[in-house]
Amino acid sequence: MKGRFITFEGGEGAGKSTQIQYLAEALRALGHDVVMTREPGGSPGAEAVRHVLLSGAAEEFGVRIEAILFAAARSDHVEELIRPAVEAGKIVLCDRFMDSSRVYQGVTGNLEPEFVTALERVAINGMVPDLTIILDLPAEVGLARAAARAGSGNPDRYEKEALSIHEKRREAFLEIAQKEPERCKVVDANQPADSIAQTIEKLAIEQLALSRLPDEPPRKKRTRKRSSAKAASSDITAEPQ
Ligand code: Z5A
Repeated sequence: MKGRFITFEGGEGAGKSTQIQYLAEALRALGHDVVMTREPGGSPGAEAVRHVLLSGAAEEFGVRIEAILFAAARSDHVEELIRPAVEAGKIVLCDRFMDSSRVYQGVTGNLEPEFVTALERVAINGMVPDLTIILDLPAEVGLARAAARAGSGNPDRYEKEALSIHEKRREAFLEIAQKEPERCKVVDANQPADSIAQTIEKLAIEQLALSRLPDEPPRKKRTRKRSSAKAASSDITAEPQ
């Protein structure tokens, strides 16, 4: 059975990580095998690039290089983790994906749309999400949440930017949802976390036709016959006789 690929998008502090946890629990309770992941990152190669991007170390080289680095990380993440998991029948929940590049590098980074589209094509290599949840929230509310969580820690490269840029991103996410209404569902994120979670659970189950999986039948215990030579030379489980 093919699995499903669900992405979560939105501004800083919109509640993506929180909602991924809720949905993972709900889907696991239905018997699904769920993988939670994030971008930039999610695979060893991509995690190595994450630090370079979020620390701002690549910022001085320009948005084009940053966009290529995000795409390189995404390509590794898709081929090493996302595609194999979906092909194995798992449900992958990913905190940010291609729409973040469209918005952060494309819209507020002012990169040419053809460049962003070309990078996206190469990076995702056909792995379009089955469903994208866009958590919509006034930028100042999200930034206040992110700041409260961070406490006295330093804001990252993106959290330091002007409020007007964050608002522009909010508009850009909503525009993507308008252009791709089948894939993207906008959820009001300015509500208590558990009511947002209920909305997302319903959306995911309906949109992706997910149902409770039958419990696995208990496995019969096998009594294994092993020849003494085999037993001595190998730890590999013997084939059933
Ligand atoms: N980026 C990019 O430019 N291009 C790309 O292609 C990609 C990414 C993939 C990744 O940062 C950065 O990379 C990102 C864009 C850029 N910019 N930034 N910053 P990150 O992974 O470090 O951060 P993030 O993706 O923005 O996530 P976040 O700030 O951690 O926010 P979140 O996951 O959406 O929110 P949260 O952690 O679930 O919640 C934040 C706080 O609010 C926390 O204390 C919660 O307990 C609280 N919370 C959550 N929900 C609620 C509700 N409903 N009410 C009240 N409080 C709540």
